Amino acid sequence: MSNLYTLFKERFPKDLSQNFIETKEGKRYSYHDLTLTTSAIANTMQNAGVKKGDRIIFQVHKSPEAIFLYLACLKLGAISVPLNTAYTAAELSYFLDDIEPALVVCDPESPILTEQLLSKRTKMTLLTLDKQGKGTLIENTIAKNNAQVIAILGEDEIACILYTSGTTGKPKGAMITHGNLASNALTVHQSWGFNEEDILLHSLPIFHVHGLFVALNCVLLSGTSMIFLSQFDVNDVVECLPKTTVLMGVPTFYTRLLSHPNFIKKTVENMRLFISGSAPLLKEVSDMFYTRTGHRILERYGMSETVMISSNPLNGERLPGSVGPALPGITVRITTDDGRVLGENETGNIEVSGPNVFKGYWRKPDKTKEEFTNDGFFKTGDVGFLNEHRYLTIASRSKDLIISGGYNVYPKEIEIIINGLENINESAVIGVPHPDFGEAVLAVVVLDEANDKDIDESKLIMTLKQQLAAYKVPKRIFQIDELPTNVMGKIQKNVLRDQYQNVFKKKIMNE
Ligand code: MCA
Ligand code: AMP
Repeated sequence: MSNLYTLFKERFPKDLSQNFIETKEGKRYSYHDLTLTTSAIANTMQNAGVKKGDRIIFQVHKSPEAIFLYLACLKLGAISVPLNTAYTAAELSYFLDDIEPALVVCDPESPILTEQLLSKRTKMTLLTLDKQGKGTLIENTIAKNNAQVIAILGEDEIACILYTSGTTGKPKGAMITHGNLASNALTVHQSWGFNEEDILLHSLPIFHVHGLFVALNCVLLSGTSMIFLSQFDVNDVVECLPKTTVLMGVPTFYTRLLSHPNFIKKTVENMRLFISGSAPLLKEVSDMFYTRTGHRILERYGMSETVMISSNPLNGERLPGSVGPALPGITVRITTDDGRVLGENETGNIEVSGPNVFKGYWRKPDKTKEEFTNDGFFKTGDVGFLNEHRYLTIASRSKDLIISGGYNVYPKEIEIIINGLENINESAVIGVPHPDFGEAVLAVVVLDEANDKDIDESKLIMTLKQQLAAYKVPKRIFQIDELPTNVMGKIQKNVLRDQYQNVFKKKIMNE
């Protein structure tokens, strides 16, 4: 039983006419619909030449059909490569080259369909899927009732490749196996007490671990249903909460809910659990939420490379600011830079091992080796400590990473682009506190010596938007004569952060 789809299938409700998905508009998809459409899409894919082990890129808006596409990939043993819909042509070009997909499914408005990308890749097989779940992927479905054979796979076979970036600025594809996903799905499903009475409110994007695996896996393993919103809109969420029992979100969801006038105790009468992850949840937010609703948000910690690592308990103390103990079967340890394992309450590098840890980076064996210790632990790049009850607290990050509204932004990737622009000598990209996104991306630039003009900030932002997904583009760009450096010549980003966080705060307060 190593194909994740088989695990899901075993847990489908006996009565397949039961709801799997309900949209805000009231459209319903039963488990029977799931089975039929997934088979039909799998047929279409096979017809397009897709075989086990092939990579399928999808850059599509959130729709039930996009979920069926992912399930069809599992069924065939093809590898899903979901991509953020915000990616620009420049970003997509890298992924297409790196993955060499057998099939690309994209929105009819995706930059993948621009001349610039297509002219170099004339042999690429393309199908479309739009916001309404229509397109050639669906129109071409043949033999809707043709039962599909579920590919027989080993646990170690890749189910999905998720791109994460890194210090070099080039994204790396994390290879996540059927075994990783199955073990993690069973663990969180049990730890969070999911059952057939639950209805999940799904308002996360489906191109990341959080929305695609954590949320979906819990629903499928319970054979239950979800209200499926195309994106997080706080009004829609407040309207739907009374019909659901569990919400999973990034901290921005919770700060936005707390600012909504209709988000009151009555709204959450039916709710059993609120879960937060992907970014730090401020203790003040957790406490305000508790005071308003009587619910203590359950914080958990994960990564693309590891799926879920730790979680506060369902029953027992949920410690605000902590991400709880390691999940069953997973080991978390804290080490020094030279590999010594630290004791209770000592801060150091967070390392993890267990069946949840990924197989490695796609076509990057050296990078993979670097990220593991000699005894097989994965180096998360996060820094923290374990308390006397083995609850983990993430204190900081050793990797240069900004998390904005739950999206990861790697400064190096942006600095490379800014430094390549005309008249710019060098730059530093930093994260500063932001009331909505948790952290906001800022850039500080030094112009070429020969240049005596000031930067045109809005023009620079527009230029960056052509190359980078909008959430990565700095919210503000400041000009400086010289970047502060230490004796080794390394840019002191902490100095810049101290200097610019107040400037930024004043600027957004005045806007
Ligand atoms: C949108 N914008 C952002 C962000 N999102 N800017 C910075 N950070 C963001 N996160 C920009 C847009 O580019 C646009 O800019 C403007 O804000 C408004 O866009 P809009 O789409 O209206 O934004 P929104 O709908 O309000 O989205 C905010 C959001 C969304 C709901 C917080 O970002 C979101 O759904 N985040 C969840 C991400 C997530 O699922 N992460 C899980 C990763 P402009 O106006 O300039 O065009 S998985 C993970 O981390 C691990 C494994 C884990 O532990 O789960
Ligand atoms: P990614 O794998 O790219 O989605 O990002 C994973 C990173 O998100 C982790 O390495 C952490 O830095 C961060 N992260 C995830 N969950 C939490 C959390 N609950 N609190 C703080 N940071 C988190």
